[in-house]
Amino acid sequence: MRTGVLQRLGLDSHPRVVMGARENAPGVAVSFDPATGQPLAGVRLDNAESYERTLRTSVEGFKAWRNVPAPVRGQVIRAVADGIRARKDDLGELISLEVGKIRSEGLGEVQETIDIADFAVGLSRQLYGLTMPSERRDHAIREQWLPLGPVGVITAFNFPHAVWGWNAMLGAVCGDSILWKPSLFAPLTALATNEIARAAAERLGHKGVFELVMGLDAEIGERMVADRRLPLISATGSCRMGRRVGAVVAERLGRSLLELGGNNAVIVEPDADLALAARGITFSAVGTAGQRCTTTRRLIVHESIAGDLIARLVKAYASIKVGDPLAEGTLVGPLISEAAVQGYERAIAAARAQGGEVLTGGQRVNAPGHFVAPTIIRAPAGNILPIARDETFAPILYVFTFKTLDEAIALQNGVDQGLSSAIFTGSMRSAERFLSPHGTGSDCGLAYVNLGTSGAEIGGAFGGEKDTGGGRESGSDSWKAYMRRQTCTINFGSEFTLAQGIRFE
Ligand code: UN1
Repeated sequence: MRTGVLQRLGLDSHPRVVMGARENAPGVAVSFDPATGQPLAGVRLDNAESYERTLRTSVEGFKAWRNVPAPVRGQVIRAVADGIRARKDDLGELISLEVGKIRSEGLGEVQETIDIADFAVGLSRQLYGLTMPSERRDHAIREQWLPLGPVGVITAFNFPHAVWGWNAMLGAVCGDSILWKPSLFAPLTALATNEIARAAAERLGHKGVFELVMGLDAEIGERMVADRRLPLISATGSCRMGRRVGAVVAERLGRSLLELGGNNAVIVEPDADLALAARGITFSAVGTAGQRCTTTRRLIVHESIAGDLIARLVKAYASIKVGDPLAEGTLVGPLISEAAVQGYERAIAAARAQGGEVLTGGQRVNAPGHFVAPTIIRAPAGNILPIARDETFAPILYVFTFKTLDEAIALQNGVDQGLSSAIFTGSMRSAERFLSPHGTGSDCGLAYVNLGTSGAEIGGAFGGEKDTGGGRESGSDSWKAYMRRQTCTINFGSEFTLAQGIRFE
């Protein structure tokens, strides 16, 4: 049976799960299968009182956890990763069931958490600070990185597991406890995931490291964001949500780590390998049904090859199977909700009204569930298509043409968001111009050469500029966001000397 995975993951006997719930009732939110529109199960939501209880558990958890030496914390992360590895197939399937990703992408998402957990285990022996020479004799200076506190992690429906993984694995190895508020589109994935992490940590004697609260943004979200006991709020979601989170956290002088919307473009130069470009663009534009923050939403193609590339894309799109995400051969599953389908339809209507030409797709799929046809829309001559400035979470690709690379880069950068970007080219000069160290190329946090805009590995820092929010998660030195830095100056002599040559006799 389709929902057998709920039993296999023990969700049917979880105290928070209401099996058989068919619609939202006070205190219960129902998770639906977007491929059928059918309810999967309900989950009990938190109220003010249970939020307070859980937060206290996180605060107490932090006080104990920070005293655990970092390499020992790393061993706990390893146990969490082992638990996730053992349930990879089931977790991947649950993600597909709950948010409609195809099986391979559901599994890929679980792998992303396993990868960042492995990274965090290594990091547990590498939370390096710097030492610097003091200008004073018999003095030493060093910087050390210290645990920050309980971290509030707010995640979106589209990566209901891996984005928690990025935050939770890094935060935990840094000595923080994690309080997770998942999207109510994917509460079952969150429960199953958090249970694995919590059980692994508790088995090793650590309570309160991985906690979960569930509720509406207006209730539980607002409460978390305003809560001074959470020194860091890491939030993934829309620019609108991020503006609110950023403002409330700033008001209390807390820290926020924001990973918000993208409006990612691929530039294709005349000398590009068009077969490679067509594959890369297709995956990035239609993968996850266009519901990644890194999805390619705009194609900026040199006018001399536009016809050729568009023909290849239209042909590729014609072969894409849209349907049950768990069925063999499906490449595009459903959108998350009926509201998302309406957003898709509204964007297409707006594009048409603005002179855009629909080259393929353009309508919903007439079947139960929230399926839509992957769509390509060509902007009118002059490249003015205002709707393309918005991030519509659906598989819609807008096509623009250009004559010079400078013009293409200006078009690419000419939107409010700044997450991901890409160029397909055979020319070293064009590639390096796009990545220019003067900052005159792509203005995004992620830049790819001969790859599409989505599908980052965990090893690099992930995030974007401008309205994308400026946060960096995942690899490289993103861990520093989850710690506080202390600069320590030590006088190991017996003279009192002052910096800057100040005399105070
Ligand atoms: C997101 O859509 O919020 O680079 C994250 C990617 C994935 C992460 C996407 N590794 O597409």
